[in-house]
Amino acid sequence: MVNAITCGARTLSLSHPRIMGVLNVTPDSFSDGGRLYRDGRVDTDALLVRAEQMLAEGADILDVGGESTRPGAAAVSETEELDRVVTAVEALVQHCDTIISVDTSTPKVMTESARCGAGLLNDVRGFRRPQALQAAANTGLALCVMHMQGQPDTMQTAPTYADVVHDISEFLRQRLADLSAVGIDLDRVIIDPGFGFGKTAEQNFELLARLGELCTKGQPVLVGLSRKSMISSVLDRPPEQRIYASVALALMAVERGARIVRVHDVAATFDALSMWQTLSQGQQS
Ligand code: 7PJ
Repeated sequence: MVNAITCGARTLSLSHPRIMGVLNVTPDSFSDGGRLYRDGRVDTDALLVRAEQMLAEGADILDVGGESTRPGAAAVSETEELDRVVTAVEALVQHCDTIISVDTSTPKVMTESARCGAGLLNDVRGFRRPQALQAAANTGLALCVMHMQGQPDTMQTAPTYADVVHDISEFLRQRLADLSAVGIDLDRVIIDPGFGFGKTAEQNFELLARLGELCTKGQPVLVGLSRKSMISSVLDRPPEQRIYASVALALMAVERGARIVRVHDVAATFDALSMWQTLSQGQQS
């Protein structure tokens, strides 16, 4: 099992669970809608305030996204995404002493993010767009490869699997082979089953229940469960009232072997994971 991951100039130890804080620089994010984006541009001051707050609360990585993948979200042009992401990454790299991750599927955005000092490329499409694999390989950065069935606008229309865990494992295994074939060192690669991306609530819960089966593949596993709609299949709550449920899901994922959790609510998650860590250390000794 990989115990640390090189993210550009920085190294992230995975000896304990890590927190990735979400920074959406989009006008139309489903969960924290547009607070870092105002009057048609990234609000850099608000972004840095939020980033500093997340770091103070215990975030280890900050994940910047300039494209909303919410079902039905408007498509963003490459120029627009590039402008949002570069503005945000430049500001964050200059002011924050941490690993900056970029949530993108766009090859040009990958290349430019690396040039600006990002440490991790996080692609919900698993580097499947034309040229994405090569662009990612050329950066030399750490990569997070996520599973998604279908495309964001239609992915929730009757997703089907023979066996959700097996099918996702197989997809990820094939992607790792493809990454390796273009020369990417798999020690720099994180895998993610992609909760909510082409999965029914039932499939998401089965995936979580059986997450341990994915966590034994050798690659560190990252999960994004924060405020997702699988919660609303159980509790009728709008995204901003899904914090307690999100913390519970993050904890269950870590208990099953996830090493990094991608969250909107860093403080709450940090406290919960600190308790988990204390207990798990006690069990080892
Ligand atoms: C995920 C993500 C996730 C990774 C989003 C949302 C939708 N990246 N980007 N994993 N989700 N790696 O935050 O609800 O689950 S955007």
